[in-house]
Amino acid sequence: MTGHTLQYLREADVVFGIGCSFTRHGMAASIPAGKTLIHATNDERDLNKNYAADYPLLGDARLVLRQFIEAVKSQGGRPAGRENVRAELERVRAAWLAEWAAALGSKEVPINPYRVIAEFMRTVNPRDAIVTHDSGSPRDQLLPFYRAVSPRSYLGWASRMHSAPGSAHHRRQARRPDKFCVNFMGDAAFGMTGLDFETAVRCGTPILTVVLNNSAMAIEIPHLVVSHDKYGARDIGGRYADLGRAMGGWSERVEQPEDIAGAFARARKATESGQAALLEFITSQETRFSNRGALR
Ligand SMILES: Cc1ncc(C[n+]2csc(CCOP(=O)(O)OP(=O)(O)O)c2C)c(N)n1
Repeated sequence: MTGHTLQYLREADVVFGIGCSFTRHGMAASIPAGKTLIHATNDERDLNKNYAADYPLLGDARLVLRQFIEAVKSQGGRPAGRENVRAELERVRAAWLAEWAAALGSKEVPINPYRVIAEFMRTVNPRDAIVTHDSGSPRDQLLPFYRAVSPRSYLGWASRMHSAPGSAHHRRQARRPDKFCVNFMGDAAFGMTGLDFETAVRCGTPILTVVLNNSAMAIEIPHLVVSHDKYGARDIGGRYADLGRAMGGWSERVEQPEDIAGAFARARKATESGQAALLEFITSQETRFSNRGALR
């Protein structure tokens, strides 16, 4: 999670969840004890499921929020001190981003995956994009840093490897043909469902698949220890851009950090001309994550 999420979850008196499930899960941030919890959801099964809500609200998020706004207005409008909250949030966010500046701007070869994410955000306006990801390190690297600014433009937190190309495909085809639909995945994730890329080619669905190829299952480094020592269980390999081309799509393999932005621009052009595109970035086995598991 982001630095400001961690700080505010720790310090807040009140936590207001809107349209969320408040599921207690090993991969999700836990809500620390002692908070006043307001839980608004349209699914009654989630109310009081894992956390006892002080104020459970069953309703559509838009309607609930409208009523909240009316209630605040009827009590005299904006609460005092709101500007201070915004400034404080910006300050905490900037301090957190400063801790990650070296990774996000890294000139390392093999490319640091955080640099790929930073360049993507620099080149693509999030209003034009729908972004999704597979499980594995790309999920945990993208999740804290990608800033979605419009509804349904980020399909996050898949915990199964196999979802990303299919999700991007469906988004592009069925829902938002005007959007740049992009899925991020690792090389092992590609090993599971990479051939879905051929579905996109065959159906004429111009998505972009981004493969962060670190020749390993890096997220398994702490887990697959014995099997890796004995049998090299975490190692994998392949030339995924070549595979993308063999399946009939547009593709490029990128090895230098200074080529990332140009590659994203060319891939986007390819999708705009109707081609499914695949970008393979040769990346390092980065194992640092932002506040992962900080509130288990
Ligand atoms: C269907 C399925 N099988 C296994 C897992 C467990 N798992 C999560 S991530 C991962 C490896 C991911 O490796 P890769 O895609 O190369 O990404 P990396 O962490 O190396 O960047 C595995 C085996 C899972 N989440 N889903």
